Amino acid sequence: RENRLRTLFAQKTMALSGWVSMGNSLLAEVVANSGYDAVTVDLQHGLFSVESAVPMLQAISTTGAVPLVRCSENGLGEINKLLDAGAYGVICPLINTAEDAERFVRACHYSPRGGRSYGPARGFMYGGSDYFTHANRAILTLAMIETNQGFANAEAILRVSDLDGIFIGPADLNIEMGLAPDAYDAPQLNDAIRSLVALARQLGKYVGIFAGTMDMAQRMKEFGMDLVAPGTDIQQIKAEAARRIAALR
Ligand code: 3PY
Ligand code: MG
Repeated sequence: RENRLRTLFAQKTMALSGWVSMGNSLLAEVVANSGYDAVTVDLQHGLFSVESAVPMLQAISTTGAVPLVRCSENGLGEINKLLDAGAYGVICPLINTAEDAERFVRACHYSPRGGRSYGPARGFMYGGSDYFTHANRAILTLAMIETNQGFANAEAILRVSDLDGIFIGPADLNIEMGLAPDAYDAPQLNDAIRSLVALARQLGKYVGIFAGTMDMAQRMKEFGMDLVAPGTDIQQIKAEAARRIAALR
């Protein structure tokens, strides 16, 4: 099947991703049924691994939301398992150089573009029986820019062929710039984000971001992001609980 996110990006419609950081398939199903265009299963900061991600991806694919993963690191083994499990896009943390990005792209593509090994156990079920012929095209690759080094090398990273785009990690980028991780309104961060959006646009690549607050998510829409994740499952549960409790006290 096609990757619906590519269609939304082509229409210049900002796509929204849910963000699941608890390793539970019912939770993933609830988030996927909430109306998001995609749901990202976070294996970097989610306290679970591939075995838990599989039923989460199954749950997400009962809906139209595109199943994405954030891998825990830039490694062929885990990325291949997640793609075999039916992930239709990978967000890879801590990409610092064009070499890092090239390694990531190779892990997500079959030969000759890459070194992905063949065995799409669940890929067939989600992607269809012609999975092999379209997987390289359908699967979305987004390299996270979230360090000073990654920011400095952003143009070279974006120029890596077949890398679809970047995904900005504002908390880590803030820390690298000497700011508090949640300083989402800091001018220095927002200048950096704006320049990354401009660079991605200029090079015809996609750009997404994680937004820690609703204020930030609104601003990211104004910045022209292709993809925004407006908070994690945990952040949303806490915020809504606080809102209800405050209203009833
Ligand atoms: C960051 O803000 O650093 C992220 O990785 C978002 O999840
Ligand atoms: Mg990060």
